[in-house]
Amino acid sequence: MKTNLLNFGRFTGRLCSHALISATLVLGMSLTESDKEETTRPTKKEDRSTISWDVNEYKIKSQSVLTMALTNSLGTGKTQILTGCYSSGTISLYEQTKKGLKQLRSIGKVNGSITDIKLMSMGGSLNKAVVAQEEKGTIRIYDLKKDMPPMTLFHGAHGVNTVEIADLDGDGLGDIIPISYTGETNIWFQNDRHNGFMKRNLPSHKKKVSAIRVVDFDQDGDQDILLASDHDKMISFFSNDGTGNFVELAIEDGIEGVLDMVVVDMNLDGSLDLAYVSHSEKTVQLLLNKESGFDRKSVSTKLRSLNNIKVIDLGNNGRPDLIVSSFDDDAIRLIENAESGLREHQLKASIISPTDIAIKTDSEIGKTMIYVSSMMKNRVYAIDVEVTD
Ligand SMILES: [Ca+2]
Ligand SMILES: [Ca+2]
Ligand SMILES: [Ca+2]
Repeated sequence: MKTNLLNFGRFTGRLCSHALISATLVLGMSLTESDKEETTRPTKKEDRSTISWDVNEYKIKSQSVLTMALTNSLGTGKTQILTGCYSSGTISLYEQTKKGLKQLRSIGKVNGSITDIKLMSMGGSLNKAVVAQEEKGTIRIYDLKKDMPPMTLFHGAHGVNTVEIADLDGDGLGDIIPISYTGETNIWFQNDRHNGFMKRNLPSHKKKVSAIRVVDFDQDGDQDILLASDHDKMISFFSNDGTGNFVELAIEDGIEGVLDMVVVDMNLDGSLDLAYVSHSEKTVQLLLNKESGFDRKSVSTKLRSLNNIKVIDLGNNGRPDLIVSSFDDDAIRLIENAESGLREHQLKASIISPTDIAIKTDSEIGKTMIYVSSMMKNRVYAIDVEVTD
């Protein structure tokens, strides 16, 4: 049993989806390999690209950062990092400088625990931070440029563990879609164009929702919702009719503890695929979207459990790769989507208790930076990745 998990429990006594992470304590470490499992493997020498990492560990003032977002909305030409702290409820804005991360300002403080931060544009640039709070299902919208009281939205009596921002009704304005693990996930907030939001219903009331992704999954021009529910043990696809009304379809069952999902065309056949990770599995599950349904692939990572998955394009070659993190193993891994198959790359440095991953790609100079927040230390890791063929 790892000490950091015990400490983590202090922060996460009631923390929605993240409480799921601690459940891995009781799981065995071995994995029964299924027939379908594709183990990442070394391949022919000529196909092997070299990936090198340069890890910078930046000390920050904020403790127990559970969530972060990247922005450059302040127009300084530098990357800014917005952090949300679980234990203190503080939201801070840092800027990357040559010396490290410099705190620009404190954006606000909620009376409770922050579970998620997303950026939203209202009237131009990505100038608002949408902050989810565990207690009382509160969502607050802060202005990043002006020091003013936040706008507050109430989801309901229960905690919000994640918010997504997407235009669900096709009016060009960002709407807010919260999920709740402790309560029901049954509404979204429609942006009314006048700095207000109206509650709209989802067609079904999901319980124990641990992950969400909003994306045009069926590629018909409107934003659809994917939800993973521990109660139903199912990932559901809510197909949008274009106006913010939805029809629900189950696309994956038998799931539990899904903590993150991404939608990306992994096999480059034009249809969007789904990849997800869960606290109870050390495998990345890939659902390849076919006309007749989904082809499933499991990719072993040699980690005990996984809590984050993000898309990254290593070497900017147009083939999407994946990056995953493991809170239990103090680790991140890259899963390279090479032409010969999926290949795992291990970063030797420890990333202590990774909680969130944000990626910045500068395609002009072919440079990718990975930022990883940490729960246990007042740290943000900045990882410079270089790929050579
Ligand atoms: Ca809208
Ligand atoms: Ca759609
Ligand atoms: Ca595909």
